[in-house]
Amino acid sequence: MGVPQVDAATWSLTVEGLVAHPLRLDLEALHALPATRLTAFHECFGSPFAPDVPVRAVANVRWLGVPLARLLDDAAPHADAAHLWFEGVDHGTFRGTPDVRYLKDLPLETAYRDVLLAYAMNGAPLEPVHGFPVRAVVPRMFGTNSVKWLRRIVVSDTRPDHLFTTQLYNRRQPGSERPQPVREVDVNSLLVAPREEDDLAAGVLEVRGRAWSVTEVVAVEIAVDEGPWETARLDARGPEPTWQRFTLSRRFAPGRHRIRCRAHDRAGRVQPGPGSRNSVQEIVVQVRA
Ligand SMILES: Nc1nc2c(c(=O)[nH]1)N[C@H]1C(S)=C(S)[C@@H](COP(=O)(O)O)O[C@H]1N2
Ligand SMILES: [Mo]
Repeated sequence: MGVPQVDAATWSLTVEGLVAHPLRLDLEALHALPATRLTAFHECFGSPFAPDVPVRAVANVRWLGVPLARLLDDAAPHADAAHLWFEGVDHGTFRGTPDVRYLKDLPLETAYRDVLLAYAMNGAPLEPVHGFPVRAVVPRMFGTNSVKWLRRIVVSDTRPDHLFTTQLYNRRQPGSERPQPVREVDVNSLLVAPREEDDLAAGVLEVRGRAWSVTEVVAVEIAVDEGPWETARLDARGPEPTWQRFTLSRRFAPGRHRIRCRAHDRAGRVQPGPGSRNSVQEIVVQVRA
């Protein structure tokens, strides 16, 4: 629905609904609260109309902001509160549906534990396109949950029935009967170098990439042509939900070569073959004599 131009001087964030103390904070009040840093991968789910198409639009981002827990402590949710609704400033027509506002929800305990209200990104104030002046950041979940241009948080005992909560951005996971909202990311990886259709000199080449999942990635394997899966060197994740670098140095003979990578996570999940949004990635390169 486009990038809203938010005036920081008049912007405010409210916390309302099932709370003992409704809050309204302006930017100055938010900046005055104790801030926390968070480094986390940030991955787009892709089009909700094509939930099985691989996108691999991912970054690793350093955020600065206020833990939502601090505001919830002040607001004091009622005992029957179970869900938080996050509402953005942006609204308009979305793919033919008029009067849509950007809205997502999370279980209260997840939001309490994880959500950061970020006002800076990679050491600079949040840019308009990334949610100025304040956005939610939900680590380990698809980007769609990290509501930009945040203006209202509603504490509720129900989930909101809305285009972006119960209609789009839902999918059936293997083993589950009903579609569930897209939240925790899948295990996934992508090749950074070489790139599709690169023209390379024969010899020892370094294959490099990034892997990420809701839990730590514990192994990445690389296969060249019809060869076996070879174990790549993989960085540990550390305490924060960041992506992990992997590398593999190996000899490439002249010719056209197919390179694939696949990640395994601590939960025992592995990237599947074609047909899923986290399918094993495959590129083709040309190696010269
Ligand atoms: N208010 C609002 N928040 C939003 C969106 C949006 O359209 N409006 N898009 C979501 C989606 S689908 C993604 S992938 C991320 C993208 O965040 P970025 O632009 O900082 O990469 O923002 C999410 N938050
Ligand atoms: Mo997205």
